[in-house]
Amino acid sequence: ESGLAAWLRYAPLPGAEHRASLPSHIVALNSTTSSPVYIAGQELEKGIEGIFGKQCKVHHGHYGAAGSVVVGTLDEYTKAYGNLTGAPDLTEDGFWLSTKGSTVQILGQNERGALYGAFEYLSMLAQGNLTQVAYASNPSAPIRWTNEWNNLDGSIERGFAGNSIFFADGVIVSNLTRAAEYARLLASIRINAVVVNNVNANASLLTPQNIDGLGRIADAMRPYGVQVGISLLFSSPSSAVQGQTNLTTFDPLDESVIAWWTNVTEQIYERVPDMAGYLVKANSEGQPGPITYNRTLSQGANLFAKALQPYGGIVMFRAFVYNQLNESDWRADRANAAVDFFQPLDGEFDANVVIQIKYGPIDFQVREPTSPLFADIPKSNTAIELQISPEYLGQNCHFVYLPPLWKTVLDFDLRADNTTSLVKDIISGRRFNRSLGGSAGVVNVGTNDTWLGSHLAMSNLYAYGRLAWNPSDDPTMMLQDWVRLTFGLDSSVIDTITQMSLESWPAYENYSGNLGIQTLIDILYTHFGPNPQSQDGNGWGQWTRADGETIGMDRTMSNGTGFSGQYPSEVASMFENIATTPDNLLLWFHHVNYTHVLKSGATVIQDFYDQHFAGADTAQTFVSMWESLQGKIDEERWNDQLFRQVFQAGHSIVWRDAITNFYHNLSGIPDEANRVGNHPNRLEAESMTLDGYKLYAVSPYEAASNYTAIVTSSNT
Ligand code: BDP
Repeated sequence: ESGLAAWLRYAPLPGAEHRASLPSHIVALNSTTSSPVYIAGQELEKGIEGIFGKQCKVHHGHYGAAGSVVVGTLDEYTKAYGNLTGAPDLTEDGFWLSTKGSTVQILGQNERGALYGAFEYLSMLAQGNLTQVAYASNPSAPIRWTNEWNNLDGSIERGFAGNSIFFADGVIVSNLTRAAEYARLLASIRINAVVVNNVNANASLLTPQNIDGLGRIADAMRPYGVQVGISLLFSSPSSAVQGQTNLTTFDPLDESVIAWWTNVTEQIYERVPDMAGYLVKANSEGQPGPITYNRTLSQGANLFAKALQPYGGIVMFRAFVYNQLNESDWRADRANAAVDFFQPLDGEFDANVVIQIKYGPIDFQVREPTSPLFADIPKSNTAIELQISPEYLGQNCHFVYLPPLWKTVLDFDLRADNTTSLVKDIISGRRFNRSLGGSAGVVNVGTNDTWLGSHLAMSNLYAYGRLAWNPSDDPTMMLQDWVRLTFGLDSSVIDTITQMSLESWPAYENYSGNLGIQTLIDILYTHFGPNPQSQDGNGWGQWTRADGETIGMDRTMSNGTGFSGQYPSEVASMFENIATTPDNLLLWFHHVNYTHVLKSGATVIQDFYDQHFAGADTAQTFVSMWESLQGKIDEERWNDQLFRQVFQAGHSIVWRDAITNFYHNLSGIPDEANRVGNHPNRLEAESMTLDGYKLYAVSPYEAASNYTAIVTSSNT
């Protein structure tokens, strides 16, 4: 298997004896082929045939309900069969699923909900679950989007699975089969919109030809209930977009600019009547924005909000706004930027603006405290931004199951007004009575058959959708559903992948930067591989402030950058004090001696050494765990993943040694267990007789044992 079918394989189930209890007919209460209910009928037909080998014919319109599975909206069902006893309470996109009695009822609040219910039922069947159930399921929040950082030339920023499924050579590709297949996957996890292009946007997305192309993408995804949204370049009006008027300004308060965006928005809605909305990255990392004209970020956001409002569109305005910083300023801290920019503007954003906030205050690091901004703008709609494409977490060459990380944020209690304020209840709108909110996941699927570059990584996409629907879902339960759907019901496969998954984030954290120091990665561009040196001495502000004696960013109010003061008071005082700061965030909030003793009893430096060794040790065990599954899953996917686990095992050692050597050199403090720099059984490649290879001094030097690698002689 190539992986293309992901978790929607409908693989045959052993024990077809269950067949008798299956319905004999499918009734889909819509005969329009592009409707989600029609698609639901087709999926049910395909699924029941694939899983049980049973052919069920799909009927449209009124048909006897007894012995059938009926899928449609609650309204259509009532029209066809009369009132449902105990009618469920459904909110937008919600569904009712009942397998009790002689009819399987799959009824959506709308067509999209009906399709979600069909996938839910098929997921039960595919896992061999034929129990009698009857329940309603409603989403926690209306915004359940993905962001795809696709460039118009077909490349993908921070994508690890090939080229774009949407774009090539500046235009939308003609064959959108993969886009439709992606929409199918997304519908099955209840994602309702996809922003198709990079947040670092290109104005030429707005040419008439590309607007038509967006229409084609929307047409391909609409049958699955997935809407299309786009990222905008703020300066588009003055960017000479072919087919649009060229202005000399992009000032958001200028009448001609307002008219420009109103006109472009109208053109888009003419072609894409259900366009989801705009995503905007402004005044960040070199992008233009309202501040360029001394306007506020809210004035910038509201420019788009007003253009979208007549059509019901939404502006996702990113809180990821920061300036380059000068490290010589002891109080400079990029972590402060989002609250500094947005808190003063709370209450100024239009009703259809949602502030899209990365989970932590910096940037998708292996461990970050929850962004305080969630608590600091109660008069604004908010959504959490998660990264499924693990840019800083091994880029799918390492395996990291992310939901446990995400849960540290979703379940975090920010104690706004000294009251329970879980992030998941803030983004759902419940905590501050907001009407909009939800989740945005940066996915970056590509044309590779694995979608993300690795089979195991798909559990992250699956779980992302589940959490966007229900942030209280349990990471282990979601994972095991995914394993059964993806690899089958063998209990050793389920147990092994569960163990690997649950150990994967702690392992990666341990060998890539523990104690809250953040991922000690090459920060300057690749965001891959160890480079602790690159963390300091640059304008990016992800600093460790390590020297020969001490390490960590002091972010306290009393002595540091003041970041801890951005939290509501109970949380602020927890992080303000070393005694109440958890060890895993110690170096995020405090600057301490390497000899500082942790709550665990170890010193900071010894814990650094110990955990980096422990993390790499765990990564070695993933290889044998995966090997134990040979023959229990198909050869193609087994081999592909084995290759990745072997790579990870080796690279985790590179990480371990790079970081422990670096801090050993810097601090001069020996490892109590005498492991750092001491590898008696290691054979260095450069000490072998080289034939066709030559020595190469690695930069950053920490990234190779003994600072030296070998490369083929022809390699310059
Ligand atoms: C950083 C990525 C960069 C993105 C940026 C963003 O390295 O490619 O453009 O985030 O989220 O982490 O805008």
